[in-house]
Amino acid sequence: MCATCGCDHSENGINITRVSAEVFQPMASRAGYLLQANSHAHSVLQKVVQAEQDILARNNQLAQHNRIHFDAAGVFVINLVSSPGSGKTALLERTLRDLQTALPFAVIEGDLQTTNDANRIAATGAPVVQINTGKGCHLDADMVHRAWHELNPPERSILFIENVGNLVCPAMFDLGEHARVAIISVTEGTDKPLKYPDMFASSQLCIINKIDLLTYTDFDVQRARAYCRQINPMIEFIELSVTKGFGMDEWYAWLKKQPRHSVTRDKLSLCTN
Ligand SMILES: Nc1nc2c(ncn2[C@@H]2O[C@H](COP(=O)(O)OP(=O)(O)O)[C@@H](O)[C@H]2O)c(=O)[nH]1
Ligand SMILES: [Mg+2]
Repeated sequence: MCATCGCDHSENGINITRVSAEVFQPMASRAGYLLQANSHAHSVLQKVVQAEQDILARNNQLAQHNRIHFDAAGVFVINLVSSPGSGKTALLERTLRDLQTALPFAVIEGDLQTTNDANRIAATGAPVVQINTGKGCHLDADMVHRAWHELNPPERSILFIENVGNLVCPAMFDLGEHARVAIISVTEGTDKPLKYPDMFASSQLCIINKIDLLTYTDFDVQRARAYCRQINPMIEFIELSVTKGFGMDEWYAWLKKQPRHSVTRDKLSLCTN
């Protein structure tokens, strides 16, 4: 899938191998072949790990640069992550409609294709920029930097970044955000935090959405919370239903308490494009 983080590369160290007794026959030629294959796999793996480290190091530098922009403008930035369909865009639509007279907002939308989500956000009247990643399965700091300059969000606003729907790769890429909010919905299965621990380890808040559907599923809210806390003891939770409106007040209170003041920075480190 992803052209940047390498998750589509067959050489990325993941091999699924059925081992049969035949492999262990003491044949000199077979042993030599295995040794060669293993050392080749090892050197490929080393190169992939190095490339991955380089990409992430470069991304972290850019994320730091983004943070300087955000802080200088007093903009509080939230990176919204989830599987596709958990309700990220729906949550934003309702939040913007309910709160935008009280708080200034801006949105960066991330998707592989289409401007569908940006259209939904634009209909609320909030400023929005869509990033289409093509085949890329996550946003990175460079994309957000470009979108930031395109959007130019109002000072002291809240900037939402809706990441590409994926609980894997977005976990690795710091965008410079102040808070990462992971959404799971009750139709996805209780064990999501255990299956995708990096995402929950790096998030400050976990929203459990579609609570209105709880009676139709076997989702166990207390167990999902316990799995999350096993990975990240500090994570906070809000249970809500975007469509029915349950729990939205708690989400709004969380948003309102986030700091939005300009932090003086060395202006020389800011760029204009
Ligand atoms: N029943 C129910 N459906 C919801 C809720 N929140 C979102 N949805 C639906 O879930 C689907 C996916 O929502 P969307 O916001 O596009 O998900 P995204 O891919 O995470 O942005 C849509 O059909 C929404 O109407 C909720 O609280 N309850
Ligand atoms: Mg969406």
